[in-house]
Amino acid sequence: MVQRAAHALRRLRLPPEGPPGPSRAAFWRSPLRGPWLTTTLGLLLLPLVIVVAVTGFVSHAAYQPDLGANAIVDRAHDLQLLIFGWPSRPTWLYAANQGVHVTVGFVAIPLLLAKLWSVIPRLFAWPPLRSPAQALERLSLLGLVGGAAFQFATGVVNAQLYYPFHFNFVVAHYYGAWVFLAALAVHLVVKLPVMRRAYREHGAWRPLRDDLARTRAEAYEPGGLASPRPAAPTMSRRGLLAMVGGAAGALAVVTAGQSIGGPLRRLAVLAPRGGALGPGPNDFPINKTAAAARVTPALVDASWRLQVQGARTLALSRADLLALRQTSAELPIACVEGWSTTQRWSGVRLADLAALAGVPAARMLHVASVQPRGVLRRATLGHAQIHDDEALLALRVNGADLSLDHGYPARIIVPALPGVHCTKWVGTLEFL
Ligand SMILES: Nc1nc2c(c(=O)[nH]1)N[C@H]1C(S)=C(S)[C@@H](COP(=O)(O)O)O[C@H]1N2
Ligand SMILES: [Mo]
Repeated sequence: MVQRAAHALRRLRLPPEGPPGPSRAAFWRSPLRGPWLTTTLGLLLLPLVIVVAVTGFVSHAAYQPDLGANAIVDRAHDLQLLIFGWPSRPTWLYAANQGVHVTVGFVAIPLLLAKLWSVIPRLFAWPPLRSPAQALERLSLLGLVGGAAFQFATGVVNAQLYYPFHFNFVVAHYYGAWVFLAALAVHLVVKLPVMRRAYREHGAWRPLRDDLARTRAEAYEPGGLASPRPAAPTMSRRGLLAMVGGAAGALAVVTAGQSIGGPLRRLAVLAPRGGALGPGPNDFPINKTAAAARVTPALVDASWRLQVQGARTLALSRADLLALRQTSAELPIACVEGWSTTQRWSGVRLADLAALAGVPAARMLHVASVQPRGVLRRATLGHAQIHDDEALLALRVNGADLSLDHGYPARIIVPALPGVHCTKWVGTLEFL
């Protein structure tokens, strides 16, 4: 089919250099484009991509998709990686992982854009289909560029809490990562000889010594990245890298504060949940308000009872829970979107509730909220999450009752657990 399409294209008798416009090599005139620049941008981008990939898979493991309500897709079709019992220590483990994942992801964007700019003439390569081998290479680039664009775009809109798409973010971002990383591995193997040649010819650092006056175009080769008709440079290569690095640094500054906290939080202007709120005990970020979750005051009024199920079943009022031994702990809520906030919580240990339910050695806990709808109203916790001394069903925060938006009458707070599993407005605990 490819051959037939190539043949049909030839029969159109278009000029061999392509129709006028971007498919002609001479259309592209930047003197900076060339294998050295693309190699350098790629080598700067690669470690960032590796960090984002590793923290992404760690986050996937922290989600514990092999446990009950956490499953991201139908069990039978799920390919899982890195599944182990997620630990509950150190308490900041997930906050740090996710802060790095989101911040480094943002920082990588200027590098990604610069790298795409450096290879854009290839998008218009003429003829578009030359041979089956070339068609296959272009298809793999579709996985690479499309995969990168998809991962970064879904990641950014997720961190902005904006969901214009009608698919499950967790599922799409997870499988998108596999497509992108597989295409990246193929790309690295295919391009290794080109990269080695570029560095053999120019050295890894030498082009960075050239100021604007000494900046020369890389040599043109048909089908290559360098221009056959380079314009006079308006910027040196080190100037270009400094510009990209400056943009990356600026993004780090306006993102990292949402995870690091302290005075840096004020700088996190790009983070919708990053900003500092007032000094009140419940004045810290709210991800989903009670109104947004359709949790009405009537659902959690004096008639509310916590159903605790295990070897026996109990129904506990808030007063009953407050009469049990109370434990306090300084713990973060760490959202998958990258922001985190550490507060002082107090309430009943999950291990104490497991013992009350007659299953002191419980290995799994299904949590369900009174929230009427939505995927986040359920979560499943594993052994480490039930038995940590600071794993709590929190009733109070910073010395005050939980506000309705933060999960009144009771919410889950567990060290190192992703925020998404810290269920608010808890109605049922089922220990297994
Ligand atoms: N019932 C319920 N619990 C929930 C959610 C929700 O939508 N519904 N959101 C979760 C998410 S994604 C996070 S990050 C935390 C945020 O807690 P906060 O709103 O108190 O800051 O609550 C979690 N608990
Ligand atoms: Mo979250």
